[in-house]
Amino acid sequence: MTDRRALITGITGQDGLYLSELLLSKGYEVHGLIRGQNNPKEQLVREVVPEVQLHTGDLTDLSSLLRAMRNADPTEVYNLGAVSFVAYSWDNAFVTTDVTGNGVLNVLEAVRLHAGDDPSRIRFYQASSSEMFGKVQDVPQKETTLLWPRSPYGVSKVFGHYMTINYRESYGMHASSGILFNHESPRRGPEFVTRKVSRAVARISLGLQDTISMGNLDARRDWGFAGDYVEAMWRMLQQDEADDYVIATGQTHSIRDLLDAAFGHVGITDWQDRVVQDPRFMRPAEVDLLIGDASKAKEKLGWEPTVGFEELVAMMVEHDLEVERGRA
Ligand code: NDP
Ligand code: GDR
Repeated sequence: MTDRRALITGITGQDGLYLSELLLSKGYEVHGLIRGQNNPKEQLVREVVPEVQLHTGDLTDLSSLLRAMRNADPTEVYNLGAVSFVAYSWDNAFVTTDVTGNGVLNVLEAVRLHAGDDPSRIRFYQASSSEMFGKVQDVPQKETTLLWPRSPYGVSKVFGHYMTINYRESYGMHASSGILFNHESPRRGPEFVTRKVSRAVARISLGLQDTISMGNLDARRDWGFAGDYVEAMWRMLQQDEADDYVIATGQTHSIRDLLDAAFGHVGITDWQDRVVQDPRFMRPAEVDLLIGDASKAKEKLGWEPTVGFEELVAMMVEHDLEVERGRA
């Protein structure tokens, strides 16, 4: 048995897969929490990272978390599980609060109870989010920027963020929080805007669909590559002291820029009549501008992003072209 054992919640998600690959490459024994009966994504995890040991559990069920903790006996816990789609969180505010907010408290409690006399012996990572900045009070946003969430998802993440800090301060736990800005990849869920666009652009360029329906094209995001961001999570837990870090590229682009880059990649420069504005995709309250200042992570963790915006969009469109050609 190796002495480096990680338990990851949200193992079936985008970040769960990248983090599993990273930790396995570093010689960790990796355990993942998987929820539900006959979870449709279990097969994907078994194919991509067959070495990962899966444990049944749910963030809303403390006893299942305690059981997973006992069976995996981790040295590091990464809490990536969440209801993570912001738009969905208005229609399902209670569930979002329970999973994305209270779920953090449950994991912290399970870690504390399992760790026993020395709560710092299990290192904990919380997946906090730039959505906590919401109606931004600083440009760019950094660790000290006042939080002003704009969605039930953002509010739930703020709860989890402060609870993580509170467990660090109350019990001396090695609990760190990564305030990660949007990060994307070919594994991104199709409901998020980058993947929605990369997939539609691939299909349009292959003649499989005519248009794409979109919401607010003026919002701006700081988009990075998920593979880079899981490296930052790991580095946070290797520090002597637990702390909170902004992880971002420091570049911001609008949804229009995203459409420009994606359509441009397949040689379509005049895309206006391919995009249909659909009020269904507008949000009750929008986060207009995100741009992060990751200088603390650069200085303390030696972390920097390696993939730029154009390269990221090209990677995603290329992936979807391959997938859609396979389907055609
Ligand atoms: P995904 O939406 O891809 O994955 C979410 C994961 O949470 C899935 O594995 C899902 O499992 C799991 N989950 C949902 N509900 C529960 C539950 N009740 N109990 C246990 N697990 C559950 O998210 P990402 O990989 O993109 O993000 C990882 C984390 O980072 C999330 O917490 C997200 O909020 C946060 N974050 C993400 C950013 C990004 O840009 N990607 C930026 C900042 C923060 P299932 O397959 O069963 O649904
Ligand atoms: P976000 O990501 O809400 O930032 O949360 P998403 O990709 O869903 O939206 C980004 C921006 O694009 C605008 N938008 C659209 N979004 C979607 N999904 N679909 C559309 O058709 C569309 N049209 C315009 C949105 O209004 C928004 O401004 C992601 C999630 O991964 C969170 O879990 C994470 O915490 C944050 O990133 C950081």
